[in-house]
Formats: sequence, C-alpha cells, structure tokens
Amino acid sequence: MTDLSAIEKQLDRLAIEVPSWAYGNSGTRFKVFATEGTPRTVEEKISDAAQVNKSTGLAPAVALHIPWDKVDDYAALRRYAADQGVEIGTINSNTFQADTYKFGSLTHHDPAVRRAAVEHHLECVDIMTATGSRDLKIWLADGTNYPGQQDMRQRQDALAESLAQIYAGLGDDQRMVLEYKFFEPAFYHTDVPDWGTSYAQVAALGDKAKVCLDTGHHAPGTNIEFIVMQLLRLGKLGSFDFNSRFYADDDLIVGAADPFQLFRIMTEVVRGGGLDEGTDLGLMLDQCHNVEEKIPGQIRSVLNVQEMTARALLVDQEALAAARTSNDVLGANQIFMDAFYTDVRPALAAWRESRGLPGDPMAAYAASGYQEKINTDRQGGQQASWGA
Ligand code: LRH
Ligand code: MN
Ligand code: MN
Repeated sequence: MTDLSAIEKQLDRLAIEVPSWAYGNSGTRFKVFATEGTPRTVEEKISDAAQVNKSTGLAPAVALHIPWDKVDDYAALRRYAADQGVEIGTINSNTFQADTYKFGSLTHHDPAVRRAAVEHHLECVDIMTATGSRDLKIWLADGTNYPGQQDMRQRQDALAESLAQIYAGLGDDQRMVLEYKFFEPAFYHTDVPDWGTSYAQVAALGDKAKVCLDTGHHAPGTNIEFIVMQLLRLGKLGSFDFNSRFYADDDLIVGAADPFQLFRIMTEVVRGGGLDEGTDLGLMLDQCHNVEEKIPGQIRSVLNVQEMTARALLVDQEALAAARTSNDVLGANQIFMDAFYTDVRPALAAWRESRGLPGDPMAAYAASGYQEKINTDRQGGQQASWGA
C-alpha cells in the first residue's frame, strides 16, 4: 500500500466546497429529469450536502446561489448548517435569469440597469455577513451574439466601475472572485471570456479581488494547468469551480472526463502553495447531476479531487528537479507519470478509517438509509432553479 505519511498534513487540510445546486433537479435545455428525494428547501439542500461531508470528511462547506437559495433569516440558516456539521461557503450572485439583464448587467450601457446589478451584489455581501461566508463569486452572462451589437470597450469600462462599487462594499475579511467563461450564453463575445480579462479587472481593484477558474470554461485543448500556475504565481487565483467536460460547459463529475488533467492541475496547485497552511485558495465543485444520483455524485467528485491531490503530492520532487536540471526529458516525464499512475485508493481508505470515517464512502452512504428516507419524506419535491 502506498505510504501517505509524508503528505498527511496536506491531506488533512484538503477541503472541497460543494454547491447547493448540485442536489436539485437539473438537466439540459432538452429535458430536466425529476429524481426522488429532491430537496424542497435550502435547508434540505444543506442537509444533503452534509451527507457528503459525513461520509468523506472532505466537504465542510456548502455554497449558495442567490436568489435560488434566498431565505428570510440567513443567521438562522447559518445555525442550521452548523447543526448539520457544515458551514455556508461562497455566495454566488445571479444576474443571468432576470429579464432586466437580457442585454447585460454590470456591463450594461444603462446606468439604471448597472445600478440594479450592483445592488444585487451588495445584497449578496450582506448575506455573506450574516452567513459568515468569505467569498462573493461573480459570474456574468454578459455578452453579445452579433458583431457590432454593442460597444465592447464601453462594457469593459462599465464593468470596472461596477466592480469597484461592489468591492467598496466588502468587509475586511471578505473577498470577491470573478469567474470567466469563453462563451455561452453569449456566442459572439463575452465580457469576461478569459483569465486575462478577469485578472485585469480584479488587479485594478485590490488584494480582496481574485480570479475564479472554472475548469469547464475553456476552449478545447487549453492548457489549464498553465493558467493555474500563472495565477498562483501572480497571487491572484482565488478559487476553483471544479467539474469536467467533453464538449462545452458540461458540468460533469470532476476527474471523470480527464483524470490526468485534474492531476496536472493539482500538481500546479501543490507547486504554487495552494495546499500550504494558511492558503486562501478555495476549492469548490460546480457541477450538475442530470442522470446520476446526486449525493453519491458529489461523494464521487470530492473523492476524485482527493485521489488526484494525493497523487500530485506524491510526485518525487527531488528526483524531478534533478532530472530537469540535467535536461533528462524522458526521466522527468517518467517521474511525473509514476505519481499519476500510483493507485492511492487503498491507502486513502486506510487514511479515512484512521480518522473514524468510512473506508468506502460510497458504500457507507448507500447503507446509511438517508436516500430511502428522503425519497419517502420529500414527496412533492420541486424543480430546482438550475436547468429549468
Ligand atoms: C456559469 C457557472 C457559474 C454559475 C454556475 C451555475 O456557467 O459556471 O459558476 O454560477 O455555472
Ligand atoms: Mn462555475
Ligand atoms: Mn459553468
């Protein structure tokens, strides 16, 4: 069995935030499939998220999306979460589902539309204060479909101004992360399409503004680990939205489409200090489970991150440095691949058991009776907000 003793500290620190929207029904524009046990309330989503943490010890926080997860009393929601053994994590804003923002939100040429969008974000900051959340995550659907439709330059300027207003509302311990995506729903231009644009915008704001990298938001063939390296080097990688993709923004289980890519990303996270003590790098899932069971889907996801993290931590850095220094191309590659091909699963099962967790979280969840209970209790569960 692989010896994990040298990397135990980092493994103990690994924490992956799960998204509230992973537990609701979701689908594609063709069909949203209903599943049994669908949460009817935010509390039920949090309760489901808590099961992931219970069986893996890896998911101590759950992200909310506003207004999907709007409640009257956020302090009470925070207490509810604590009772379930989890915290409220990132607060995600949403300006992509209101008619007001059909032609843009923080980038719109009309100051009244921009004001409404800024107000929404400031409301999210108030929610963060009540829930104890650190991060405000901003992803904008802003963009255009046709060349000439709008003035791209004006929109960058408007974005800078809007973000500065939101930034001014952040508390000392709060941050904002700006997520980029190369296309969709806009198909000609997107206002925050790439890490460079996100970086340029957040760099102008200050230390509390960083970039969010969603692994599904790049063109095919993009070297994502290079972007991870660069943003960590610049001190501007705030957080990840993990998922995997075959074609577009597929939101599939992280590490399912390309485990090697996840390994390469995690090696750069390790290299850039993203797992060091005191790191402020956020690791979050942003996934939807359209056809698979949702809670087990999330359990599988956090385990995939843990497995690839362990492999990344096992890279023999000394041998690798020596091979690099002597320009041993094949030797360096072999050292790297040896770590990737190491099966860490038995050792991680033992690691879990030594911490009072189930060796096999998937089996433990299946045996827990939780799914049967929610299938019975949650009659009349509604469509979640995502994928409608
Ligand atoms: C946009 C996105 C963003 C949203 C989430 C639901 O594609 O990745 O993070 O908040 O999906
Ligand atoms: Mn995302
Ligand atoms: Mn996405």
